[in-house]
Amino acid sequence: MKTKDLQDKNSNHSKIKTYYRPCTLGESMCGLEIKVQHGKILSIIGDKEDFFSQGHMCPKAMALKEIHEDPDRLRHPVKRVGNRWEPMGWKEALDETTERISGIQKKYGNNAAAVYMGTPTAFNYGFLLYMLPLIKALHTKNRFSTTSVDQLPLMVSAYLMFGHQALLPVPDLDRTDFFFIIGSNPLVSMGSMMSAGNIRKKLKSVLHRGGKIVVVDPRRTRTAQLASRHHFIRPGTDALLLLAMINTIFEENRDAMDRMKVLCNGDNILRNIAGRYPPERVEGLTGITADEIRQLARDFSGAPSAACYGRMGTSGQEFGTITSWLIYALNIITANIDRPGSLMFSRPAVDLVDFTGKTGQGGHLARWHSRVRGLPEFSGELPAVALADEILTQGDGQVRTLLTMAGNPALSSPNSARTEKALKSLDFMVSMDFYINETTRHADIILPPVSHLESSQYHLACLGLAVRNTVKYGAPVFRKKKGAMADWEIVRELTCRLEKSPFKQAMARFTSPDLLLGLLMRLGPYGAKFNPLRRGLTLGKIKKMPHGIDLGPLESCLPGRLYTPDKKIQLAPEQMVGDLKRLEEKFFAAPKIKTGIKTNIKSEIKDNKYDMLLIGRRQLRAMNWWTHNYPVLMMKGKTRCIALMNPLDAKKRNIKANDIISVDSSVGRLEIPVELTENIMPGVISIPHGWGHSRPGTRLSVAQQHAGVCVNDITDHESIDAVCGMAALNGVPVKVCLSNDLSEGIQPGR
Ligand SMILES: Nc1nc2c(c(=O)[nH]1)N[C@H]1C(S)=C(S)[C@@H](COP(=O)(O)OP(=O)(O)OC[C@H]3O[C@@H](n4cnc5c(=O)[nH]c(N)nc54)[C@H](O)[C@@H]3O)O[C@H]1N2
Ligand SMILES: Nc1nc2c(c(=O)[nH]1)N[C@H]1C(S)=C(S)[C@@H](COP(=O)(O)OP(=O)(O)OC[C@H]3O[C@@H](n4cnc5c(=O)[nH]c(N)nc54)[C@H](O)[C@@H]3O)O[C@H]1N2
Ligand SMILES: [Mo]
Repeated sequence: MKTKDLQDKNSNHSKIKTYYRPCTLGESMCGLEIKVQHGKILSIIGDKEDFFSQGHMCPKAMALKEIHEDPDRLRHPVKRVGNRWEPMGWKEALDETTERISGIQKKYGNNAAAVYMGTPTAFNYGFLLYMLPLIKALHTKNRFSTTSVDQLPLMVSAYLMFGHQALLPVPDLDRTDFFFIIGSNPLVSMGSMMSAGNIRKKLKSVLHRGGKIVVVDPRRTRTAQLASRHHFIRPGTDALLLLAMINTIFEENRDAMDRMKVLCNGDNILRNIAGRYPPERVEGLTGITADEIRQLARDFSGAPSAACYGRMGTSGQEFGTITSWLIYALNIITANIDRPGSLMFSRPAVDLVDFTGKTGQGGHLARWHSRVRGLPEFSGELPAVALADEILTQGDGQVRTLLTMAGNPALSSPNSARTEKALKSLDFMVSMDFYINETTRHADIILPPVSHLESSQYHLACLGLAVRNTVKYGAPVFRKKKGAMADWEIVRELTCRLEKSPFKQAMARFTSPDLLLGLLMRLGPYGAKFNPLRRGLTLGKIKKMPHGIDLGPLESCLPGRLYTPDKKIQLAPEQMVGDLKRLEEKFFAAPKIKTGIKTNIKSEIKDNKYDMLLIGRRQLRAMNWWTHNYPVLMMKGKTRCIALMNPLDAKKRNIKANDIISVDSSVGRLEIPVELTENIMPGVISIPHGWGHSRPGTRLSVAQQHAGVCVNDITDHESIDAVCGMAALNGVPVKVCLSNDLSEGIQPGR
């Protein structure tokens, strides 16, 4: 529908206005239809005319109304005075923030200031376009974000293999014959590092057209239940499975390297490596038999087209980076890259890969290391697991002031108690956030942006991961109140106050997100450039098409878009090959001992009381930790903060359904009710994240009533993927028992 038709429609129902815009609560970019009357939201439903999501939306989107109306949401800056929060004017808040940060940097050096960016920054184009100048103005090496508790292994793999951290292939879902999902539950997460709109429909149509979906996951998830086949896998052993599949493919000459050779290098190294992993060597460790592994390899390589895809289960573990590498490698050696039905690259209207690639910003690894633990930087950021150390450890370069932006590291980073201890000890902390939550309660000043519906929306990051090329823009539903500020305006104000260069100040001051977006779009692959005779996409045209524009199926683009020096895919980057030693040590070096599960993991040997492995899961009615304050999402259904355990494990421990169990790890203990189900592999326990809202001093009245426990109270900040410092959130060794049956001698908290 064009804007004029929309206006007509709006005037027919003089008081009811209809707005169309993409959802801001996740990566799937579902088109929403929002009806408003007298300044109140009447309804939010999926936009049926949106070609990308076809009327689908997930339950999270319903919360947009309550986010907007939430009385707990901050509408103006506040300052902590003792135990109270006092309102502040914007000028005063921004001036004080920058004076305190500058003062600390002057006294202790630039690295005394740190920044932390949470995940919602990725769905906020104003943020993305204005963030870099602010970070540069801070001149600090202490930059952190949720990247290193999320997709970092994929970005490191893309950088090392394709030459650019953001050249991330996505499954061509509309055309694939074989969708192989390892460690992801897209029917609940709606797809991640892959924007697909209506994912259920897309998965079902793979099956309807005779294709196959195979899921490998320690839990039989909703996605696994829909799939053609599911295999349980022991957490953290995916790299072994993939090596054995690659072994089979090479052994049985099922690879397509004859065709792929022109595009790749390093295939001989990969072949030699895989030679060491026959399926028989890994079956006992993965829990998938050698026959099944061979069959998987044959099915994958034999399908007319196939796409192997992994997400938090494969990224968020101790071997996340090599697993992500091997996932790409499996696709590449079978010619399942860059052709219809395989892993392909999206071509968005604003192509950040092109812009940054051409200016040499495709990525960097390990140019410097964190002060305390020596963890590597990636593209200017240090791993989130290093933040608490940098704050708590005295010495030159200690972090004393922190700016958090749209993040809740107190709960979302491993070892919450330690993170909170660190936040509490800062000289000055400021948060850009509209809630007083577990993180921002430690801030001295909170700078709240407007609500999501008061900002325009363009999915700058997610459009580059779409499974079909598309573009859309959403205008604000509500005009922001006088004096209120959007995130990008807050960032701009901070930049102008911290930046010494008058030119850079002016650049920040006299631009706007839409001006920059319009410019980038004109210069982008579909852009009109600056030639008035050339027809092409402009932001103006896109704004007139609120249901989005279809830019067609994904298209082949290699080797043209590779940013590696030799314009070839690197099949065996040295950093990956080098890390196989760690894999060998973990799984094959130590003597076997008898534990509850087939394993010879060293950490468990050290202390064999940890005889189960903890994994995480996402839930349909929440977005990480922050959407727990909305009755529409929280009031329905049964208790959701519940552990899942196999009846076999429960029986051994005398645990019955709905009992309260105690789960202990090397860093802490939590207590949680348990559900017994055969949908989880024996030896594995699943605890959802997003919970733990009982900390005092927050202003989250609904979340507090449904507090639950935070899984990161028992994940370990020292347990990481050594290649890049990604947190190992899955596969955490734990001990489980009835809560009133606590064994002596375990001291929680480290
Ligand atoms: N409703 C909802 N949607 C969301 C979110 C949310 O909180 N709620 N969060 C969003 C965000 S930020 C992200 S990053 C995405 C994540 O999207 P997904 O990765 O699809 O979501 P998860 O539920 O974490 O799925 C991870 C799966 O990996 C499995 N797993 C755990 N350990 C292992 C392992 O060692 N090997 C294998 N093979 N599997 C393992 C788990 O059982 C789980 O099923 O979801 C996004 N979408
Ligand atoms: N154990 C375990 N831990 C995990 C994970 C796991 O699977 N298991 N998953 C990891 C992953 S994938 C992720 S993405 C992280 C998430 O980690 P975080 O991003 O730190 O957690 P969120 O709960 O999403 O916090 C988002 C914050 O942003 C604020 N916010 C929301 N919208 C806006 C906005 O528009 N502007 C501003 N300024 N603020 C806003 C919210 O109020 C909230 O405080 O958690 C990670 N942690
Ligand atoms: Mo995430």
